[in-house]
This record gives sequence, structure tokens and C-alpha cells, in this order.
Amino acid sequence: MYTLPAIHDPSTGVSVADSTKIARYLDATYPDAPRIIPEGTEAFHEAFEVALASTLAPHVFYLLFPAVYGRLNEASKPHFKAARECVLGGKMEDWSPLGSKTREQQWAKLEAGLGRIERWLTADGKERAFSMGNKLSFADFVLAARLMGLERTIGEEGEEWKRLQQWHGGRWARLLESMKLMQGDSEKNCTETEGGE
Ligand SMILES: N[C@@H](CCC(=O)N[C@@H](CS)C(=O)NCC(=O)O)C(=O)O
Repeated sequence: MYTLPAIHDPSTGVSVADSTKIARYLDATYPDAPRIIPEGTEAFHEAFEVALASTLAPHVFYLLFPAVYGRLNEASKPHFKAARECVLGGKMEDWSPLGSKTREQQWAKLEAGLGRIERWLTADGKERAFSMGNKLSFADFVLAARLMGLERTIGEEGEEWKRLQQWHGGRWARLLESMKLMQGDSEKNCTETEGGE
């Protein structure tokens, strides 16, 4: 399998591709670290991924892929375009041209999809930040990764991104903020470990 993300773990010599397999590998190999897929939530995580994909795809990709394409180096562009067009159909330049009605419709579908996810998160009428309550898990990483992809490509500064940050009471902006705080922590731990050795 030749997709990203992929990891190579020098301490075991194992290489793994595919996000879910990587998460399961890390949980099994490093049991003292916080679990990515907590014990007993395997079925929930499998089901969440399927439900998330059918809720956000393909509209999130109609917005995301052309933005990614614009940032690739020239050598990578033809494969990226052909491979995505093969899966999604049509021409990439027609999926969500800037300022078009089509683009507006893709954003509206994305908002509706995220609204559906918000209803999962608050199904019992109670507010919770993450799919497992206060604890972050793989389900939140999958959703946040989609949104971070948009943030990095469509841009923190852009009007479209600013609108998304306000949807559903600012829930998605808060989710990404939690991810960044966590990323900051792990980078700090990493530096501390390196410094200590
Ligand atoms: N199910 C895989 C999907 C990964 C995937 O599709 N990655 C894309 C980049 S985002 C890729 O590497 N595609 C290879 C290609 O376009 O040839 C995962 O979650 O890791």
C-alpha cells in the first residue's frame, strides 16, 4: 500500500501504512501511552469512520483537493489530479471554482454534514467537546484531520475559513484548538526527551 500517512518504527523495525492500522499498531506496541482507540471502543471507531466518510464525502474533497493541488510541486500535480478525478469523476477545475454557485453549494453541504455530526455529539441533549466526552480519541483525530486539511490549504485568513470557524457555535474552531494544544504538548515532551538523553 503506497499511501500517506505511513510510519516506520525504528525500535521494532515495523512499517505501517493506513491511519487506522497505525493507530492500532501504536496502541498495541506502546501500551503505557494514552490509547488512541480506547479498549472497548473498537466497533464504535470502525462505525464512526464509515459514518463520517458518508457524511462529509464527497463535498469536503471537492473543496479540499483543488486547494491541495494548487500547493503541490509541479512533478506531483499530474498524478494527484488524475488519481482524484478517477475516484470523484469530472474535472478537478469544475468541482468548486472560486466564486461559483457550485462552490457555495459544496460549502452548504459541508455545513449540513458538520451539523449532522454535531447532532451525534449532543444526541442526549448534553454538550460534549469530543466523540467520547472529554477524552480525545481517534474519531476526533479523523474529523479534525479533515478540517485541518481545509485550514492549511484554504487558509486561516480566508473568508470561507472564517465562516466555518463560526458554524455550530464555534465547535469546530474549538476542536482544532484542542488539537493544537495537544500537538504543542507532544512537541514539548519530545524536545524534553531529546534534551534529557
Ligand atoms: N485509508 C488511508 C487513506 C490514505 C490516503 O488516501 N492517502 C493519500 C494522501 S491523503 C495518498 O497517499 N494517496 C496516494 C496517491 O495519491 O497515490 C489512511 O487513512 O491512511
